[in-house]
Amino acid sequence: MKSLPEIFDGFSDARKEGFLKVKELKESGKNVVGIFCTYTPKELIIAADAIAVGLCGTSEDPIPAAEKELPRNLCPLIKSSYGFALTDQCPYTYFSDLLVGETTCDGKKKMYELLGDMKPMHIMQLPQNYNDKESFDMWESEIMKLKERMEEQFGVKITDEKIRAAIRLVNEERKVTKEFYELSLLNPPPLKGLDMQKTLEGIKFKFERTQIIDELKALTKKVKSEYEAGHRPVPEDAPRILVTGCPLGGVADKVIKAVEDSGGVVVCYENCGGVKSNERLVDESKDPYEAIAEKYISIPCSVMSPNDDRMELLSEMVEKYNIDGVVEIILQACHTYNVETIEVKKRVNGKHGLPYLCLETDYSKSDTGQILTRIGAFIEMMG
Ligand code: BJ8
Repeated sequence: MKSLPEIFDGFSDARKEGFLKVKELKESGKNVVGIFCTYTPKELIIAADAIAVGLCGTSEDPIPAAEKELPRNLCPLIKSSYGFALTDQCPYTYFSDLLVGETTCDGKKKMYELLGDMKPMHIMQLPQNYNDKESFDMWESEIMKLKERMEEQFGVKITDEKIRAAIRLVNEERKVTKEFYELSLLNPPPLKGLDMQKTLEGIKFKFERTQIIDELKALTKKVKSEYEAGHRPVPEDAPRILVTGCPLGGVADKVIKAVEDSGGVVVCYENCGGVKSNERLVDESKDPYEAIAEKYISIPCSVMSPNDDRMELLSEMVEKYNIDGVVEIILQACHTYNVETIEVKKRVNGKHGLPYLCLETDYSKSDTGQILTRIGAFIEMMG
């Protein structure tokens, strides 16, 4: 049986191992849908009997190629994703039969227009207010348009039975993901934040949903039993950190590692891939399309205006996870998250009386030392 470090490393390697898997699935006749955002309703893709693969770039390698066409002062996630498509370096993009994007931030939605020249692209118009009826109706009709697009392109019928089964499956995956990250409610936590992040990132590159569910259940059970047997990977006095802001895939090694090398431990990820995407389920008792629309439009990403729900979610998590400090990650040129830092700081310092650190970074390694110094001082101050 594999040890915990071996299991976490396995999740870390999932992106690379998935290359072969996606090729095999493609050769077996499966359609592949490339997605970029938490707003994409995965249930529809599953119900269309296709595979959803995440195409958000997390590497700096393709950025120079992207910068030949895109402005340099654009978010690294956008440049990296575009660079992979441009250079054909990413098998997931290469094997995608259809790309799905949403009109989220300005950079992403304009990049999708360019991607549409390389691959079949479907863009969902995302309303930017989750509180009004018109926005909801518009989003529900966008969900139906995606359904029709896939039915037409893939020659399939998404039946009521299939969509309901997909909803149950993805809900189950969300529940076991939540059970996994909620392990860090324990004090001291039974796993390091970097291992948690590796796992949350790794499951995006596993395509058999029932396998993801089984692996996560087994991992949660193993972490719990080792903890009960006395295994303590984190010291009791390690400051408990909540991480919020932009997606972390391209900067986790730099930032999370710095927090944990400095004596802290990340116990909660409010970002996409963590709490933001998994806390709320799709209501299985309702009309499936209405329920999907409700779940996805309620994601409190900074592209929404107003975005009070994000502040409420943050407060809830700060209290639930017994947080000692909040670190916010801003990818360079991400204006929506950057402007929201004002509200986040006010909330963390004012309502919760806790320290807050905001780090603006990109995918390069040039600021690794500077980030380590700033995080080191932040953690030391808490100690
Ligand atoms: S739901 S966080 S995955 S849009 S690309 S907004 S970092 S400037 S990724 Fe996102 Fe969907 Fe929201 Fe989540 Fe900023 Fe960069 Fe835009 Fe970004």
